[in-house]
Amino acid sequence: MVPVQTAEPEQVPELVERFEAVIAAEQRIEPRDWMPDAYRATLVRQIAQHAHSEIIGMQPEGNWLTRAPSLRRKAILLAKAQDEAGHGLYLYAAAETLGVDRSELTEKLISGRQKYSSIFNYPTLNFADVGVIGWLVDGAAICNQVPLCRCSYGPYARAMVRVCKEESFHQRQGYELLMTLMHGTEAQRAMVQDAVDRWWWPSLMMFGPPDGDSPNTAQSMAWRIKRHTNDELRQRFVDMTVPQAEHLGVTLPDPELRWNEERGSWDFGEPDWSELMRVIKGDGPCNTQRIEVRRAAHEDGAWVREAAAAYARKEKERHG
Ligand code: FAQ
Repeated sequence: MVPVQTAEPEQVPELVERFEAVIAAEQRIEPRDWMPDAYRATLVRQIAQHAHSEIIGMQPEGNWLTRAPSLRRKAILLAKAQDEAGHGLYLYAAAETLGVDRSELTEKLISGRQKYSSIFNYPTLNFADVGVIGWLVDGAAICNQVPLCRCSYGPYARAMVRVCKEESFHQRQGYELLMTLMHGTEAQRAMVQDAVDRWWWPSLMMFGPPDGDSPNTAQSMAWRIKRHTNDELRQRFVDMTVPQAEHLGVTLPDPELRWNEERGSWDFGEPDWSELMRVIKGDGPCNTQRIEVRRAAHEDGAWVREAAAAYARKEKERHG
């Protein structure tokens, strides 16, 4: 954890000026720099939510680890879940540079005081869901996260570079899995279509509420934490995904989807925003189960944390 850089009241105008100059020059704010409290709080909120999402995000796919249909699929899925654990850890480390503690963030998650992505509150009902999560959920995550590599806060931006490289592998393994199923039997193709039907709208919701209902976007864009609005990224995702769906041979479950020549983009229907709000508030299909599993894992792991702390203490005594 890094000590927070505080300022005397008379220093503040100068510090604000410097902070704003760094942002305007597209340079990075680093942990040692002074920053406004609200900038720090926004970053802690977003990075913690992002870290929690990676950790909770292991659960839907983890459900299929013991039932993967081949050794190859199991090895790929294990590697993917381990990457997600790694992403969570880089992100908690980035949050700690802002003066918060990972254990405090975990407490807030399991007591419902901090959020994680709505998408991980949906169940994985068949193995095609694993492919669709890679294709659509990691695809959406890439659209959202590539611009975060240019975020104004250095540790977050740098963590995103590696995360995005790994997400690209995740997306490709999902697409390859689906392509294999689509070249299989009629029943396998039906499994893929069923999974696409269930995951399409929740994937669009990952980008957050529409811009008009997004209280944080304007300030986060001004601080160059977010580089695009929720709707801009959602549109980018739809434009990227429609041709992939055609190539795969699946139908996206949106009767309003059509190419708009004038805009050079796909028009698409309105997601059910009341569903997003319900899921965010805790009333999605798997919210209770996801938090229970996370809480149990945290409690079961207490002895590991205690042992590591005891070892660190002894090492310190031994070597001064
Ligand atoms: N779910 O004003 P905005 C992944 C909340 S990682 C839940 O628009 P903001 C990898 C929002 O926090 C997926 N809550 O907020 C993977 C805010 O609440 P608050 C996670 C949501 O921050 C793949 C309120 O609604 N990615 O998938 C959601 O400007 C496969 C108002 O919203 C990130 O976290 C939602 N969908 O924009 C792992 C990326 N949407 O805090 C395993 C970083 C909004 O004011 C398997 N985060 N809310 O009480 C971001 O880019 C932004 O935080 C947004 C939301 C775009 C998510």
